[in-house]
Amino acid sequence: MAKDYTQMWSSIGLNLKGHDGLLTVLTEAYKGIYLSQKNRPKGMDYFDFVISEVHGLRIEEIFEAKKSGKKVIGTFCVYVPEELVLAVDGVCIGLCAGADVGSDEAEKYVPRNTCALIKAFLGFKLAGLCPYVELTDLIVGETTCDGKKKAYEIFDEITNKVYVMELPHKKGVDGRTMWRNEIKRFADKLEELTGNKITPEKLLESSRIVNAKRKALQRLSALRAADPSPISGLDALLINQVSFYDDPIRFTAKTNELCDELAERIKAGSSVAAKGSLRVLISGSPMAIPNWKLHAIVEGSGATVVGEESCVGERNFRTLLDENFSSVEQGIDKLSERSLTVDCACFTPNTERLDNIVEMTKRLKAQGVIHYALQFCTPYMMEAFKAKKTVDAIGVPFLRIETDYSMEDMGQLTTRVGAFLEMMQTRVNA
Ligand code: BJ8
Repeated sequence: MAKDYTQMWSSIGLNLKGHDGLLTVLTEAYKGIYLSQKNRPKGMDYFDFVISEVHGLRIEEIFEAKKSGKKVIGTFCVYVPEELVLAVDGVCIGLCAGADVGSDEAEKYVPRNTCALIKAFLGFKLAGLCPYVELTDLIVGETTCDGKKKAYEIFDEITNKVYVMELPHKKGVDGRTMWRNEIKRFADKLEELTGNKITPEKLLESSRIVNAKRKALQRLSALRAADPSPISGLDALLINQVSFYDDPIRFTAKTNELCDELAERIKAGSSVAAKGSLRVLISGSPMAIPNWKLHAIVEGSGATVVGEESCVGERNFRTLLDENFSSVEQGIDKLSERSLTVDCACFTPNTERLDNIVEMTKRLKAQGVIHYALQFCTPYMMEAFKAKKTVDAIGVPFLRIETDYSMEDMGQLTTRVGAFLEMMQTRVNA
């Protein structure tokens, strides 16, 4: 029987009734979408367990870490360097939310036409449903899109613990200098918060931990190039989502174990999908946990998602940090250089992203690209225009989707995806 965490949730100040309801819905959705898949890799047992304990064991671990004096840092963006948090012995947790929760409450603070990701992180907090937010000592925002930038002001009024990093929107000399200084300022802030000094040794150690996590995710991504892919897109998406809040060392070990198994599955030709099933790349806005909507539609229609050109995907782990530094100042230079290889649509120009879409389409042998933007996510909605032109130029079918976290458009999306897959099949057969 599952452990009873009521006492812990109550002590954090969660809304117990609403929280029970949330866990019931999440468990049912997980059963229907994930556990109904056939022939999944054995290594997914660990990730199923993590999800079953998403507000249980992991929260208990963080609770214990706090008791031992560690600080918990919540983040929303892959530009915020996890290495620095680990270098001060902090716990780093991604706070982005992927469920339609507390929107009514959130809409008392932000306009209706705000993207679902922002409404969800506000909504989870306002409805008292997110134990992670409650356990944070510092919440780090960043000046990426306008929606987030302004929502952090509101989030700070509600939580009183938001710290904002100023991210430039161009990657020229001035932007690079500014971002490097921001990373230094963040390092100082973390030292002040924790009382721990960042040393070259600590920074190197944490860099190795985060790079090892990136390498494990790169390995997973490379294995998905096989036909058939040894793992469903749904499972790979889940692993990427879990990477933002699991213990990084344990996560890396479990992902590598899974990758060993996937390599064996490739040799045996074993997969959730049939050989020759259509291969789709999804590109665009991040899909925070538990946003499994589009993958569920694509894979429920018989195709396989073979990659995510997204922050919950390759944008997060594509580039490793250069560990060749011997001082903290040099390490900060390297952190700044690495993070500016991330190709977020908040930057202009953002041609690297177009190159990366082409590279991923070819490497993963995707036969179609679905561009996914959350409604009202202006940066990605706008960039869809160039993404389409780029993908058209390499002769690969392209579908543009804008949606939110609600289930209202499931029927319409299923029809559109179905028609797109038929068109892809006709091209493949031609
Ligand atoms: S690096 S993608 S994690 S900013 S979906 S809130 S962009 S309106 S999440 Fe992001 Fe960092 Fe960029 Fe990645 Fe705004 Fe769009 Fe909402 Fe978004």
